[in-house]
Amino acid sequence: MAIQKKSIEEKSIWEDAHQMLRKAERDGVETAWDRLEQQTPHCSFGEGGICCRICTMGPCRISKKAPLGVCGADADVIVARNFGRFLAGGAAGHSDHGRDCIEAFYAVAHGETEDYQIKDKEKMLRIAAELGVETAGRELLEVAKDLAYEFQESFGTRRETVAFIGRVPEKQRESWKKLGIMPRGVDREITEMMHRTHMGCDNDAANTLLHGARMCLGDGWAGSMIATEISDILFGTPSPRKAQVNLGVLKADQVNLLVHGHNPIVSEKIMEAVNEPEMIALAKEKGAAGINLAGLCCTGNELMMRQGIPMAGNHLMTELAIVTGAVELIVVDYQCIMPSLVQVGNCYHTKMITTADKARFTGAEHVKFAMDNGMEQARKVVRMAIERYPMRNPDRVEIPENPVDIVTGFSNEALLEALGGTITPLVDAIKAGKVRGAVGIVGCNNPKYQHDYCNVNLARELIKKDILVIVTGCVTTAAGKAGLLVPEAIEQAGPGLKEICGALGIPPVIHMGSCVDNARILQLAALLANEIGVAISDLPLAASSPEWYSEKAATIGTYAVASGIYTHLGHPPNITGSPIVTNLALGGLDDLVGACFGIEPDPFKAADMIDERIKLKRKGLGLSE
Ligand code: XCC
Ligand code: SF4
Repeated sequence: MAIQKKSIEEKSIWEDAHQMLRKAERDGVETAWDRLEQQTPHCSFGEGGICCRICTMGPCRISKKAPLGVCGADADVIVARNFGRFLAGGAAGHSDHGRDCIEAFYAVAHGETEDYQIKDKEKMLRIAAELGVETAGRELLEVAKDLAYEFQESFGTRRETVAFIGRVPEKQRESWKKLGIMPRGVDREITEMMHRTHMGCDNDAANTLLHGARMCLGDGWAGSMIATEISDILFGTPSPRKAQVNLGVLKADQVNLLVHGHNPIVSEKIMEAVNEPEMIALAKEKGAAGINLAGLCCTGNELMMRQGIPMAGNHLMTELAIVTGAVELIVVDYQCIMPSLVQVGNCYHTKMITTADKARFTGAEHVKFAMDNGMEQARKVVRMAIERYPMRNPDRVEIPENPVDIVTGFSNEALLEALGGTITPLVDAIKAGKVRGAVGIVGCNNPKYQHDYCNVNLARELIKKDILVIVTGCVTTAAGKAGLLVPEAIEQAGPGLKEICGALGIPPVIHMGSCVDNARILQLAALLANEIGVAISDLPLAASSPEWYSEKAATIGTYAVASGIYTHLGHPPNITGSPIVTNLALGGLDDLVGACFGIEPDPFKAADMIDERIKLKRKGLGLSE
């Protein structure tokens, strides 16, 4: 395959990206798009998933000439094992983030920190009651201690099921039991996947894949869901608020500090420190008009949902944000942080700070955040950012203009409130065909696509078809930049959706949070199913990750499918070397869990595919079009 050099316009649909890509070229800065060119064409064994490096009798790669590895494993087994481990990486990422949230909550409950508090007491008590913790007449912190214990138990080996399984509709749960895919413990299923995929264990591709489903369900209904619920308890349950997106949120006359990663435990403290009068005074002393805090990727989503801080950009904008030359400091926790940010920062005056021992970057400075020093460390980081402001070279600064307005903050609690307190009006709208269905568009950017082309066009096409769209993760910024996250966007929606969203005063594309917050979408699906009295797989719902790249996205897709939600992906994971795994993913799972994956790179065709599915499900429920 000839290596095609893409023009700047072909790399992204956004003007702020074009402007910075041009500047990167002038400044001699390499980006992910350049490195993709260097890596293309990709190894076809890797792409098909038929390269095995699981033991040192290999590595083995499967071809016509050599259809079996040294041990006798065939393409199906090798693909299933590789994909199982891929999913394990994603489940581990979300769920270990969940564990960090539990540890923060535990520290609060046990009085081990003064830096974090229980902000949403009502939600904490509600969740405690839901999980069977006694609340009546008890001190708040006593309840919190028991609740922390409950959460911890979801990760271990002593329980038969994980934390929020009670939310899953009965019918769905029964099918999981029958299939043997009821998740028992978050860590247990991940460890078992590593065990099963050791040489000489699970050598039945379908069996490995079913365990993958179980492991991902543990992530969705526990690891991720716990992360979301605790984040709400500690930092507040999101409610609708205004914010802005794109690189135009950076300020020429202020200290620009970016938070990047996933866990609000770090970024919430940074935000508090930024707002302290001493810090603002110090910034002024250094010649800045103030301190501007903006987000990237999911930690940006977390802070935007709860605090309304602006979002500078999604995954592929992270390097380009630094190319503005106006970023003093970028502070990260973990996940989706390109190691290249250190090098890009070195081309300017941008300092990179890491905060988690499990995610250190050579060349970055480490300021370790712990439960008992969050505030102190946050102040240290903010001071470092301010100190760098005088080092900014104004001649190398170029900030794109015109940030776009959005409305964010749609937790399920907020959505229910907008609906008047119950889910019934949404169910009625679905039954009446005004809202024909709902689709969660989630996930990432990937330089193999024109940046955000699929994310934006799929959302636009679906709302035209009267399908409510929910976004999380990096799709949020795409939808926001396209002007879809404001109530006025109903003008782009079909007549039914326009009527309903117009009456409720909500946008036709609603922002539900970060990647772990896909658990909110699961919960919403369960609420709908329980209200109608059917399984999730009976509902006119779908999920999509058009431009996905990460292990986590594959895990999300898998728990969506296993939960009964048909899931579209722009491109397949590296499984195409196995007919068994591919056929199961693209169809076979439908008979088992009531949903499967669909692959389509073109967002317009994908919208039709999803629409077909929604028609089918509406028909199944006896609903007219
Ligand atoms: Fe990462 Fe969550 Fe993907 Fe964005 S969307 S590139 S996983 S930051 Ni989850
Ligand atoms: Fe080769 Fe089997 Fe070892 Fe994989 S596990 S590297 S297929 S011998």
